[in-house]
Amino acid sequence: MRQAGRSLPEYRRLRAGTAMLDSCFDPEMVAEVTLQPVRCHQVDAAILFSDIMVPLKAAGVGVDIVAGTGPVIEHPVRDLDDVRALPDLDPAQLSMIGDAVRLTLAELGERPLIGFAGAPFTLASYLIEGGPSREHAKTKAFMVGQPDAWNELCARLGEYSATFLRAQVDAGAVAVQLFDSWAGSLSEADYRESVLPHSRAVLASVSDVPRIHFGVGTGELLVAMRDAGADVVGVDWRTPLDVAARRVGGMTALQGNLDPALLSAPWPELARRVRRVIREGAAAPGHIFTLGHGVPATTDPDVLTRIVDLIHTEAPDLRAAAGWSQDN
Ligand code: 1CP
Repeated sequence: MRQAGRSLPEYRRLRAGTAMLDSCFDPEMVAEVTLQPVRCHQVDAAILFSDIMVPLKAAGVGVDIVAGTGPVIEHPVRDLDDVRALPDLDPAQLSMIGDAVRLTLAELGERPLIGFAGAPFTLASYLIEGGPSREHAKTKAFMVGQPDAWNELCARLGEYSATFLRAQVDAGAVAVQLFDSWAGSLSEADYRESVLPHSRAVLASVSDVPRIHFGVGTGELLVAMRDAGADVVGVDWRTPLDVAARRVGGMTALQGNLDPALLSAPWPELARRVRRVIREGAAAPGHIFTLGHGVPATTDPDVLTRIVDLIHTEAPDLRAAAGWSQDN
């Protein structure tokens, strides 16, 4: 989740005057931003500060992250020629990622660092649409109308993401998250036919670490996303975790899923929902508590600290009361 610093004044101070993608290529800044929420909220793991577009930028693709908009592509991909013009990514072009991970681990100690990358469908949606999109209409038209170009594009993007993940894992990230943020716009049949094989290849490339697989609005795709090779399935706030646990057959760990919009609710209401997520998560054999999507930039950071504290003090009892035990 994009939790890092966005709601922290110290993040905004550090980032002032530096473009988003430039900050991702500065190992010292990456380490500092990665560590800020760990120091401030005492979360149990850190997620590397970077972006799903970083490997594309490193390869030389014309991409910028525009404040208030998101990723914008200089030459959107329209056909097979455009796909074939995408440059190779040499792992050496990502050397700053290894440096950033090592700097981060020096302060993080035993606390786990989670790496991440974008899944081929979500990356392809930015390349084809040229920027953020709601309907992903051009992406779907490309997927269905030019299947050979689509498969070549997703294979290429999968290589970028696999190289990005490998750089993070080789430097010391102990788990990874594959973000297929926009896959929820697809039917399960189209997902299985045109997307799953490409995500499977990326997940298989890091089978030496636990793999979390997440998308927004993917309640109907949870089983398919598990089948792509995930050890942990990320769930947004729409599907209760006990329902998600039943859907994936009760044998897969889950991640989720507090509604980020509720972070501005009165504390007693928010706390009630945090407890509910913990109880529902007890239906799965493992549960990583997080939000159902990214932290809104306007969030009061003290609320995040309070939630982490509530989880640390109450989760063991709430999980035990909901029927979970260490022996399960
Ligand atoms: O906690 C962290 O800081 C982790 C770092 C992180 C992650 C995991 C960032 C920094 N981006 C991401 C992943 C990411 N980037 C995803 C997948 C997760 C998700 O679904 O949110 C996606 C879709 C992007 C693309 C992207 N980058 C967007 C979304 C645009 C859209 O289509 O709606 C945006 C707004 C960005 C910019 C960005 N990346 C990260 C941050 C902190 C920001 C905000 C810009 C800034 O702080 O200047």
